[in-house]
Amino acid sequence: MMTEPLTVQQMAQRLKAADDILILCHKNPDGDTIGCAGALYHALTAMGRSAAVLCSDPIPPMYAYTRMQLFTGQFAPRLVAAVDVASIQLFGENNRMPEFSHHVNLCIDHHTGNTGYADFTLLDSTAAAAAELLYEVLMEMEAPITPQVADCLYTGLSTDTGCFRFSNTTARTHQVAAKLIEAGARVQELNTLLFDTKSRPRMEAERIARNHLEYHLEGRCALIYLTRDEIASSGVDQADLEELTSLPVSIQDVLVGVTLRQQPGGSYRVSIRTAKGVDACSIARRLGGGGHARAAGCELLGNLENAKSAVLAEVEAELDAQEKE
Ligand SMILES: [Mn+2]
Repeated sequence: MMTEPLTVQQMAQRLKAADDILILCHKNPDGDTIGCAGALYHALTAMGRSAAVLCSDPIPPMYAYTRMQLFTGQFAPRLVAAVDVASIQLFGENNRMPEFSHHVNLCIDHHTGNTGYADFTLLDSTAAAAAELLYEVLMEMEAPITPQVADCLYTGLSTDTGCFRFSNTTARTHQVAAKLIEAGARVQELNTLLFDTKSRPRMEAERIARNHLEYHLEGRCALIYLTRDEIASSGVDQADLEELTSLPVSIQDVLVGVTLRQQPGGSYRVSIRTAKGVDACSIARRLGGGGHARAAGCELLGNLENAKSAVLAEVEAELDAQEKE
């Protein structure tokens, strides 16, 4: 596909010239796509434009403070702009999304793998979050950075960086955050909500998983698991369990953390997280999966004991291979 790359200035000009703007998020929306949509919505409406946000999935209730208007057909969109969406597949299929996602005019994104589906794209893969990039666009538009806009942008910036802890965090990330704090972002309230608050079902699932904690391979590997019955009885959302996979590798001296979650069909979804120097992807690949260097996964059929021993055998092989290097 062909897209025309834009500079920050050119993107700002195109947004400024537009009206009746439909803003698209990616499916399973995260803080970055929601925060960007909210910030752009509030900035555009403050500048007298009509705008609304469309997402294939519901916006999780914890993001209600972004207070953006969802699209319900209140205007005929004359410009469609996507935020933090790397490919057409990521738009999803619900809420009339396919009516608009097949022709996207503008895209603001920070994913290296952006497929170039939009007519015009502002892409900067050095940005920690799409929100970091959108801040520059809004400045160029001379849009008012109200406390509401600042809250939205801070949401994108902080969630994509794990609260400014991941390796994508740069000096520029902190500089933008500083501007947002000056503009009135409620840092303490948002950090508590976004990073220090868990639902009771999520905490219940964590309690069960922690009770199952096991150490293997002379303590170099830690493993937790949840059966489908345990997941069901805790009442937790599958999506809410994602973050639990970082628990075993957070233990001192553990090099590989493994989390097994039984799926409704009975198979085990395996999440592998590794310390620096151990390749999670190479472990997962030998089990038919894949992923990144520090985080990877695969799916295994069979009962819990079989799934465990299959993973542990490959973890051991990888640790041994790495020791010989
Ligand atoms: Mn993002």
